Amino acid sequence: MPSTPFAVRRLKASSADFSTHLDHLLAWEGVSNAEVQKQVDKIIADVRQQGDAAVLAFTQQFDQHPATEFSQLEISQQQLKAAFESLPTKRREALEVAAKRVTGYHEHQIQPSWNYTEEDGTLLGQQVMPLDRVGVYVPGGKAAYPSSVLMNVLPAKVAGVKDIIMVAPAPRGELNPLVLGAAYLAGATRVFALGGAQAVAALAYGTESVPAVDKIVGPGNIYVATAKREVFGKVGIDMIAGPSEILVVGDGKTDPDWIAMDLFSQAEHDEDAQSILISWDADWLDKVEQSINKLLPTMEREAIIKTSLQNRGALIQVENQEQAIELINRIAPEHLELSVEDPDAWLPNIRHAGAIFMGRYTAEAIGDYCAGPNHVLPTSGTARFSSPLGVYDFQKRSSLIYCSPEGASTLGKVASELAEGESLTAHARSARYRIKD
Ligand code: HSO
Ligand code: ZN
Repeated sequence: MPSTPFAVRRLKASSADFSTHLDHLLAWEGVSNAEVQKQVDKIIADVRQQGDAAVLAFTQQFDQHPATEFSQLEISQQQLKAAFESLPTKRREALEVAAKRVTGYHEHQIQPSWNYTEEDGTLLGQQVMPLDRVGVYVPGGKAAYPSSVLMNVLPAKVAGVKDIIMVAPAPRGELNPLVLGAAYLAGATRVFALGGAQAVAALAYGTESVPAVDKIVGPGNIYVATAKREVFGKVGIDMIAGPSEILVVGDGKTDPDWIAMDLFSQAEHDEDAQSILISWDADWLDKVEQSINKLLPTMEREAIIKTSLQNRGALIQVENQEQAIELINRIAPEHLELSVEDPDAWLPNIRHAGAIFMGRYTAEAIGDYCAGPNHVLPTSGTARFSSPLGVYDFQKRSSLIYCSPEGASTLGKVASELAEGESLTAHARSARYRIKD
């Protein structure tokens, strides 16, 4: 019996209720759950108090890990190497090409230290240094992505971080060899088979075996995200990642099958992922919808894709390009695909997007794996204020101030005047001592 065609939500930007509809569609419940919060607080407190013993107990309990001693949770460099060497040649080579490209791209992001000298010899500048030690969280289960290992570890490496501690949960003691191989290739310093809030707590506070890090990066489930929020301040964190998103804008001239598959590519990540298509060509939107129906049954992850499209997907018909641009900036998507003739011309008007994929041939999937730019991107509209993960996330800056004797005099007068205005006498005198008369 032929099933009824699957209809993706169709919206018209000109309709009266469009704005409300869109707000609804974009709303994403962030991480805030009192019950999870309570459990996470307890886990963190236990790890802080009991160190390795608590982490091991939680790992046995939550991951059914067979380890009986903490040392069994560390994966040695020999094991990582063996995992890398055991990969099928083509896979290994693809991983190598990806790693090389990601490294090359990120090398362009290195920010040098800088300074300038004023006429009286006063020097001002900024010294850029890598963080000492970072933790990379790699999720297990549905989202165990070797590509994410490269995307998190390599920018840290390029930044010059000496110690990169990777954690990845190993349900029943099993770890994905491609994840381990990627860790080896990217150069993770130490790898532990740990996950959940206990892994985040161990990285943030340190235990007898897990060294405390300065920053924790990488996506994870609600427990991991809640724990990252909780330890923020003790350590730095990258971001709280939401489900994957893609916004495709099409001028109606790209093969509808390509577009349908691009929408699927993010929908297949997660039931909560979001795939949206915008066009001013209504007939072409119909064609993409037909392609979706034709291709959906051929997909291994048909059920996830369908649910995701049903929950949060949409085909949006706009009047013109201007309206499309307005929508892009309102949505501030993680991934924006400009499937149009002249994507360059659009760029100056695009203010908010994590990554912009330009032109018909640029499938978002290429960016996920091997184009070079990072695939860790701001989600849920956070592209309004944040950027892709990069070398800059693993570097920090110190201001440099050198006063020449002349500079100390000139600036000392200004400082002491202002200090007196604040009634801070020690400040004023400290500055004044150095004034030459
Ligand atoms: N699209 C994901 C990254 C990824 N895709 C990993 C495939 N593997 C980030 O939104
Ligand atoms: Zn992806």
